[in-house]
Amino acid sequence: MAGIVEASAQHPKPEGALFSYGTAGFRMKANLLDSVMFRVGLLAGLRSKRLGGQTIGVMVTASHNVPEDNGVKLVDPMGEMLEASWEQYATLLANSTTDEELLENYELVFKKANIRADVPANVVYARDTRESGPALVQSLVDALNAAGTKSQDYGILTTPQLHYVVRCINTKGAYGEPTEEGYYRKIGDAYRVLMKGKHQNGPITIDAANGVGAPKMKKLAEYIGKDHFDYKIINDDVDTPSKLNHNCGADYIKTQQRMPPGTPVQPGARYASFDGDADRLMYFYIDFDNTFHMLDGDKIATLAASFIGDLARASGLNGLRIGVVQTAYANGASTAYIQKSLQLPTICTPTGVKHLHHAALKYDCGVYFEANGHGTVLFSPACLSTIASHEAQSPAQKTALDSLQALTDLINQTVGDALSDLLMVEVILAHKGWSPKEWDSTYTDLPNRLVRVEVNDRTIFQTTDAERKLVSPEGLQERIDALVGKYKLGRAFARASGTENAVRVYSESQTRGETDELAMKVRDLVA
Ligand code: 16G
Ligand code: ZN
Repeated sequence: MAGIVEASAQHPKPEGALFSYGTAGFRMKANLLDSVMFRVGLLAGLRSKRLGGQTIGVMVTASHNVPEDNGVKLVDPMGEMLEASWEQYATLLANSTTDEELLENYELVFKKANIRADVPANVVYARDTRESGPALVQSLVDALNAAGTKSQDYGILTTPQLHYVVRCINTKGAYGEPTEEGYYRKIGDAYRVLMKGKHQNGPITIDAANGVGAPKMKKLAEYIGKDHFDYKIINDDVDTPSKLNHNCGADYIKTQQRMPPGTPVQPGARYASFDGDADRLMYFYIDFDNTFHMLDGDKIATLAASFIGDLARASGLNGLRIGVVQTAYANGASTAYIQKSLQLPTICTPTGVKHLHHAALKYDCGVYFEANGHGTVLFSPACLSTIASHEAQSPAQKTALDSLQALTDLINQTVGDALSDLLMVEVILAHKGWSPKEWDSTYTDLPNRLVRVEVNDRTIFQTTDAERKLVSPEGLQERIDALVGKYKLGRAFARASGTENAVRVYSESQTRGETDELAMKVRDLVA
């Protein structure tokens, strides 16, 4: 234990800084993160001990944030986000003011979480391509060494690749081989099975946000082979740190709703954007009249749910409970399409992957996506064994069943994964023979507007009903409701951001003009 105090002295906490482990872990300017990284190293060891020595993952990334930021989050044994009840321990350790107080709090977590010191601890870690990454990883390693935690460095990976590796290790290979190559093999082989006799409709152009998704997508594509996967990559400059997420990437597409500048325009062709750690995916295309169309997380979710339903029916697997999990940001038209056209149930959860992931576990096959492009599909263990043991009654059923089986391997079931999701979309479009326009025409998004409102104290904005209704400040929700009632197909909500000191207002209605007006009026109520 003395070693911990000594090692911590090399990683002092910046005076006055207040840290909190939120929906995205710890995330901020990289130059403030040194002490946080050290303490996360301690926490990862504790978490592993608590879980009988299972391997815990640590991912160093700030996703779609600006290049100067960085962040860190823990990955639980099955590849999920850190269990919510442990976020308080992360915050406790991060905010300890002195090395001695840190040691006291470290011992407090031992007691509170019922941890046995003699259990060995195992941790694996990786980082994205940010310039600040190597030094921050070193702080992490200092803590792992000081606490006697066994660890393994996976170098540079996408966030979902690290989640995959963690699950592989803890399932002793049942989920796949715990290496980067194992990841390409599992996903690439499944893709080839699904594309047998099918063809992409021209190449897909991928905007990799100048991040880790670029080199990793190239490796995956190389594994699959040119004959099976036709693609072009743009914004793949990982050697110029300032370009990361700058005027490109999935978040740019979602918030700006236009092509990244400099993108070669080819009307009718498919485009996709990753974010900085390749766990978000957006599709888009340019119409022949030169208009930009975005195919977001909602469109990906509906595409996946409809395809899985088709395959299940064609395999003779009746009674598979498929459901779609969304957040309040899902376009109302997508929810109506899922319920009315696809005849599938939906659940709305608060923002943040952990909430969606958890809800998706309620179905045999739970499709979850945030509108921002983060999502995946979860197949329950019972569903997987039903698929594995089902006997096809005809060659057509056999083909569909093989496809369904391969789909469960193609999809990264630990967390949303831009690479795996992209291949899934390519497969579905090839099977359906759809152009992006045909995909887009399944339903028409209601006009929507997202506004960020600066407030003094966002904590007073408390919500219920999956963030769709405010319970505080008192009376505010009633005033929002009164406004919304004046707009045809109107919907609006205000919620405190989980990642910055602001309130977000979302509105949608029948027309662009009314939607903007509604957003501005709600903003005025909030501000
Ligand atoms: C985090 C979440 C993301 C969510 C976003 C909302 C994870 C891994 N990430 O980035 O899912 O959409 O926060 O941000 O859960 P906001 O609370 O600032 O609107
Ligand atoms: Zn991300």
